[in-house]
Amino acid sequence: MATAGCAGRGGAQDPATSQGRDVLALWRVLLSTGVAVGALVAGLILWTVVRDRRPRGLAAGALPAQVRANVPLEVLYTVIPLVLVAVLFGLTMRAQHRVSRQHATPDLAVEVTGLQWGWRFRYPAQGVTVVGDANHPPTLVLPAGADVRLRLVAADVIHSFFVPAFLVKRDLIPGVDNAIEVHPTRVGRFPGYCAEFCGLDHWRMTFDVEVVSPADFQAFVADQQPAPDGPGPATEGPGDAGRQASLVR
Ligand SMILES: [Cu+2]
Repeated sequence: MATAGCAGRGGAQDPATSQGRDVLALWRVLLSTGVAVGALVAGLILWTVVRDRRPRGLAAGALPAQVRANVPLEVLYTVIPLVLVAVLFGLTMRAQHRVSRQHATPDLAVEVTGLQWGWRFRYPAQGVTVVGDANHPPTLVLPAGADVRLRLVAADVIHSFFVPAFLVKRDLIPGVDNAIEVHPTRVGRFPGYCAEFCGLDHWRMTFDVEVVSPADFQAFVADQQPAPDGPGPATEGPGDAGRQASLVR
């Protein structure tokens, strides 16, 4: 707990998106409330044990005054937890609303497909597809400061899109239209994982997210366009997977 307190984030990663900041803010409230309540309860127990180990003014073996009820005290310890839980519930609802909010027109849309055992990132408006497998993990390139909608599609079984630095994860479920929005706030490279056991090579189902400046994102898109007399745009396949992944390294 002391280590967590020093880091100031209670073990959470430094968030790389505005949604991650909302999650971290909620996590800080929950953790500090839990620590405060735990310390109060443990303190009261210790205090009672020490102070009342022998009731003052009583001969050994004699019973102290027997109290049946203390109504004000009981009301107090019923009301305080109720208020605490209500406040935490409200804060959780607010954070959940902000994290799952989707803009009518996001700045960028990417279709994220999970498959045994790799990922495909398709940018429909840009005509770009990045594919990777367990041997060539792909990189999802995102511009900083944009509202990015990630449509989550499962090609076979249930997977889960998890980037620890985003502090948010969501499942890809066959037949279910799932999506999250992320608003990257800082440039950097962040590891991503499949967080739902999906088969023997589940542990190798990794990818990277590279958040770049808007100008660098334009350069990335331009890089992915076919040369006038060159081969066509990237398509799926093991050969293309490696090439596509290496293009964005
Ligand atoms: Cu998986």
